[in-house]
Amino acid sequence: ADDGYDLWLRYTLAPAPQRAALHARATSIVAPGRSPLLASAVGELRRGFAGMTGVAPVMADRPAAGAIVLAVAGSRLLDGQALPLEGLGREGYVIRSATIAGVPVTLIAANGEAGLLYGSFALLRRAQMADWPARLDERSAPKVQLRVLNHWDNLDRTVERGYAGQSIWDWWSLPDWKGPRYTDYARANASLGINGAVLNNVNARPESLTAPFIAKAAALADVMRPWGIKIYLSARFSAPIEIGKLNTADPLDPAVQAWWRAKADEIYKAIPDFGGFLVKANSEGQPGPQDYHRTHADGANVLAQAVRRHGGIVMYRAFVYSEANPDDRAKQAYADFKPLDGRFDDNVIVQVKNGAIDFQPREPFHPLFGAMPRTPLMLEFQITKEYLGQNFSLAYLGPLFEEVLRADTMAHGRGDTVSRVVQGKVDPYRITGIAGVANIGVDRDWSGSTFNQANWYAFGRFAWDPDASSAAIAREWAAMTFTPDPRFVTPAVAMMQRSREAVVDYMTPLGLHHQMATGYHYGPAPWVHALARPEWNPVYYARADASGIGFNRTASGSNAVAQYAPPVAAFYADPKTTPDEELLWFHHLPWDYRMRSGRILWDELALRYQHGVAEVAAMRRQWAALRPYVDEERFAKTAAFLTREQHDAEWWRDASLAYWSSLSRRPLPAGVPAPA
Ligand code: GCW
Repeated sequence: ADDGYDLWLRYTLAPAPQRAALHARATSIVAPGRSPLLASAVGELRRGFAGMTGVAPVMADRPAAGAIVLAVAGSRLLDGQALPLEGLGREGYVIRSATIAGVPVTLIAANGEAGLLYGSFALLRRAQMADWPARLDERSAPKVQLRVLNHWDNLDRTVERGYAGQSIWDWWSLPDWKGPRYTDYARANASLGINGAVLNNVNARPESLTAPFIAKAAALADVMRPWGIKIYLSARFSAPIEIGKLNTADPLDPAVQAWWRAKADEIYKAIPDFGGFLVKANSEGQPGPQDYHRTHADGANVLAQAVRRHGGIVMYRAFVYSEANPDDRAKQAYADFKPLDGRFDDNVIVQVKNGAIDFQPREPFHPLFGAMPRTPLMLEFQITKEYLGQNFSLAYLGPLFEEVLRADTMAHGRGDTVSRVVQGKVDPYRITGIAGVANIGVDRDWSGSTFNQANWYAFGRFAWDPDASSAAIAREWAAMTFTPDPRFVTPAVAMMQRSREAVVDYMTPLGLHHQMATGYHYGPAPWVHALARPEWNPVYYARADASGIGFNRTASGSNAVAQYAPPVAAFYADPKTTPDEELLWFHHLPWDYRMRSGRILWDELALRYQHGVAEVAAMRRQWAALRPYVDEERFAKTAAFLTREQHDAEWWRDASLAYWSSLSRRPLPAGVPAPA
């Protein structure tokens, strides 16, 4: 079907000339053993090649010409093959054209069966992309241990910030009914190397830790396990009171500690390979250790001690802000967590959003990266586009992920990028991880639009390799999801690569942020100023008035810049060295401030909005030209969404400029139409 259900695993029949050649390289599969992981790998290879060639490879005991041979280190099949398996861990793989027992085969080798699963998907990716060289020689291993989706899925099947329909977890029919969609979800994740899923919202209900829900989670764990995916649960800090009948959740209270230990034991009985807990505490009204005058480290450690003898971990979120920190919300996470460096148990990893505010179209990297040498930090991205037009904008987030990962924290010196921090290469971390807030729901296309699927895809690929390139990932996705024909792929990737910058420009150019409508965060609202908490109001972030615009985060303002390593702080402290893209994040500047372009700030700002609108128009033209290569259903949906995006882009430009001009009292520069 062309409804998008198959994601990037479509396995469509290859054109006749390539089909025979492809079949000749996938005549049979040799895979010693019958474990669940191996069965997944073999099943996927058969399904994939059956789809692409029209003939399913047969299962064989010994290699024949054109066989695909799966073997773990030490297997007799590898006799005589010198394979570079050291350093690949349990999940890495080697794929090679080889000669075994005198016949040409394709060898997939690994230290563990998870590696064989990932290697199988890698081979299928090459086949789908029509990128299978005569002498194949690929070696790959994940650079990050925990590659985890965070579902913000509620027990009533609503999804917080979800734009793809209801939750895919049908709690009501679980654990009795495990629908096929769960397996397809697991396949899609495994194809990217995603190895963990937090099932429920970080704004957690206590019921998610009761026996009935543990049984439901266990049923899902059974589906995920053969695909190398572990299950985690979000834990509500006050659960010992709400479902445990204690009168406190104080992490230092022995009864509370005993309650969490018993709860962990109960979960591990049902899910022996349970991954652990994700915790949002003392943030946006959630309970937490500070309610008892304890620290976040105390809060994390009580849960960590409960899961540690089972091998579990705690992912403890640093997304905290409260009215207690009135001068600048951007400073609070660092202020709360930096002093706790080294005080977390060794099975805790602190999960930090990519920026210090909240998943904006663009944010400078979070100042905690590089600042916690004795505490492993896990990077949290948002795959669902809460602040980027939700499902209507085409915005491909690969460039956003890449920009954050490549940002240089300069923690100990040049080159200490966020990517290297997260990999544990800047400071040695005992656990490493990347999390992505999922954009998945029950919509037929899973993600609310065809192009939103690319963000799930890109998240997984970056989690595997944080040094990957967004353009290369877009090429893979476009080739697999539509066609490898370069006449499609090249312009489609060009369109994807400009799509996020277009959103930045038409929503929040030059470092502006949090200008979205209250609550649902869709559409412009820079004028909103009267909400209960100051840091919920867009005016708090733009600080615009007759004299100028922007948030002064230098020493004469909130001094948030001081949270960065000194060279970065110095760079951001001066508007002359701050990139235009981040200018108003750090500086309050007069409307007639002279920009690098030679224009005054007001003119530059107006032209950026206009540029964003023009970019969407250009994307529409690019998409229209791709019609010959795309099925009618997906073509039409994307075209309709781009039309909607253009409308929204104009709305953002017109509404924002109407409001800013009421303060700047300046005319719009040539080329920017007056608001209708
Ligand atoms: O981005 C904000 C969202 C909330 C979310 C919160 C968080 C789950 O608006 O909906 O709550 O962040 O990350 O905890």
